[in-house]
Amino acid sequence: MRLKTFQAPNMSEAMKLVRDELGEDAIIVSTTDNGSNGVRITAAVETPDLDLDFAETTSESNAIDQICDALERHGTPQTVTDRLLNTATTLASNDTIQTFAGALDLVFEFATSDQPTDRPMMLFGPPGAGKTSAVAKLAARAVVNRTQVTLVTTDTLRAGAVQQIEAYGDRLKLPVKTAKSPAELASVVDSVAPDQLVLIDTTSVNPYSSEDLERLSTYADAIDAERLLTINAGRDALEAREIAIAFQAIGPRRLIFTGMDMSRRLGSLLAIADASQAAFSEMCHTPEIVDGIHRINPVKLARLLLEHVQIPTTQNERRPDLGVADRQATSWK
Ligand SMILES: Nc1nc2c(ncn2[C@@H]2O[C@H](COP(=O)(O)OP(=O)(O)OP(=O)(O)O)[C@@H](O)[C@H]2O)c(=O)[nH]1
Ligand SMILES: [Mg+2]
Repeated sequence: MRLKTFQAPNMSEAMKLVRDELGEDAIIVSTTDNGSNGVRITAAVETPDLDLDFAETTSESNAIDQICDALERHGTPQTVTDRLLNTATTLASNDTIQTFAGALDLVFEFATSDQPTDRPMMLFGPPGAGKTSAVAKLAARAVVNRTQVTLVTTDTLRAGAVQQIEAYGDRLKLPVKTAKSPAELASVVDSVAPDQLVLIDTTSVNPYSSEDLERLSTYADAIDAERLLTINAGRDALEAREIAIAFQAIGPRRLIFTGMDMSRRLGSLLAIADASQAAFSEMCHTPEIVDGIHRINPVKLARLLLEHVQIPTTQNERRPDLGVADRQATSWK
């Protein structure tokens, strides 16, 4: 059997999509009425080359329903949900995590190599996104792995920014260099021994300010760096998408998500990955520097998205421990 999920504003339009794509012999496996978000139908059709019985198809459909519920709960943009569900239905598994992880892996890119030491890593993003802390967290991880690190900051504008990274440098016993211009950045990077990992912190950027973006571009273009968009989780998914589109001007290759411990809705992560075309790379779940950053992989992301997080609709429904137990139970590693 071949399984496919269809989304439409109403039942008759959804049925038309089923008939158009799968033909008159299609069997409806499940239907979900999502109110103002329309109707979702999962349908199956016999295919000679796929030997699945109806019971298997139904449990596959349960997996698809769970994935769909999770994506809705996280406020995932509809286009991203559709792509993930349609990919998930092609994987034909009744293991929800496996199906979800497989779909995430096919739809998005995930950074696979360890952090490269052959080129500097430049972290950038909106104000307060956790860039400087993420630089320190990457440095702490590299130190544990016995990699030599030099910290560089181009954030010579914000009061206290240089002192902040110097404090991290002192704690980790790492040299900190400042670069007040793109030319200075190029010469600082050139002066570091080739076997050292260079981690570069930058001034925050208002993604809707062309002046800010151009300024960051001049720094990014001065060196051959791995560009990492660093952004806090928990934003509205549509706003996050706009931010990712604005940051495309800088050409991010990888994504670091911070504040995972403070966020219940993770649709923005998917929206950003979709809009930026950059690879999921790291996530941070604590302000702590040591052991504060971990690689994202498809299975970990699927587990996070599937975690049962009840979202209160009124103050009265709020439980004192709401969400906390879920998040504490999460394995970030
Ligand atoms: N709970 C939590 N706090 C975090 C996380 N990452 C960063 N923070 C905190 O968020 C605040 C801002 O972090 P910074 O690293 O200074 O952010 P930034 O992007 O460098 O800020 P600007 O340079 O001012 O734009 C600090 O208080 C951090 O300790 C995280 O993953 N979880
Ligand atoms: Mg900073």
